[in-house]
Amino acid sequence: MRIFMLTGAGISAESGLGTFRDPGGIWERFDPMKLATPEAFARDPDTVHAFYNARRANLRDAAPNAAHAALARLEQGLASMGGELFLCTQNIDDLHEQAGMRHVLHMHGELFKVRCTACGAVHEWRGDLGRQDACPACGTTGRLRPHIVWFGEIPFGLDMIGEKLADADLFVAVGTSGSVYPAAGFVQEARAMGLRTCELNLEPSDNARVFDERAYGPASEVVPDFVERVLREIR
Ligand code: BV8
Repeated sequence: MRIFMLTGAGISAESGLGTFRDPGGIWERFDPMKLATPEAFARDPDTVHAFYNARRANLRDAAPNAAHAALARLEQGLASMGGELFLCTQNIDDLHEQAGMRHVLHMHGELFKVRCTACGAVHEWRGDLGRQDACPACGTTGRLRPHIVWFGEIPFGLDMIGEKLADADLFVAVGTSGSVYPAAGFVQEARAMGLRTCELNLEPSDNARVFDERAYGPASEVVPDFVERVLREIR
């Protein structure tokens, strides 16, 4: 069995990272729709750096939850039986990796990475970033930005995403509101290619009626249940 799994902020909510559209967290002070754009960064880099510095600090204190751990078990279980789990995440946290996931496509980039707009080099970066920082590769100061896909920028890995969708038997969306494209359109592409589709979420998403199967509740409960059911079915 080959599963294409799309995760969103909801899978990391119980790890304390907060989501975009539920109340609470740093979204009260910062509006990602206004801040997560190249124009905002050009206009006011210090405020955008502060937005991501706050999120890096949150992430340094966060730990994966039972949902992340269950998906790592599913990846290994499928691989041991000749199948595959392709995990595409909209999240910029590293909780899938911390939970032992071997392959993760971060289509919207990664919070613990920065990119130099002078030389293009990408570096691991877990602390605060500011205009005074210099690129470790070319030495240029003030040209480092978060290695993150902002609104209006093209997501990473779209070619691989198209190939893996065409290759899969089942499409599963976990913890996403289905409100940002092109990720929100993947379920329609999956249906058009004849895949079964399943939504695992706290509550029905914008796309809910499109899914063949749906299970609602906290990811730390519905995801392990789903994984145990799939692993039982294929054994
Ligand atoms: C693109 C990184 C062209 C940043 C993110 C005008 C100008 C330009 C573009 C557009 C435009 N109008 C529309 C667009 C397209 C735009 C878009 O979709 N806008 C929206 C607002 C309509 N998209 C883009 O700009 C994209 N690029 O279009 O380029 C292109 C594309 C293809 C080919 C050629 C050219 C780039 C979008 C990427 C933006 N970057 N993240 C950062 O993190 O700071 S987006 C960000 O929000 C996330 O990554 C995610 O993708 C998105 C939605 O978030 P979710 O993960 O779904 O989280 P949300 O809070 O919304 O929902 C959480 C869900 O979890 C809820 O359903 C909740 O019920 C559930 N939940 C909560 N708790 C739990 C839970 N579930 C389970 N358990 C729990 N405990």
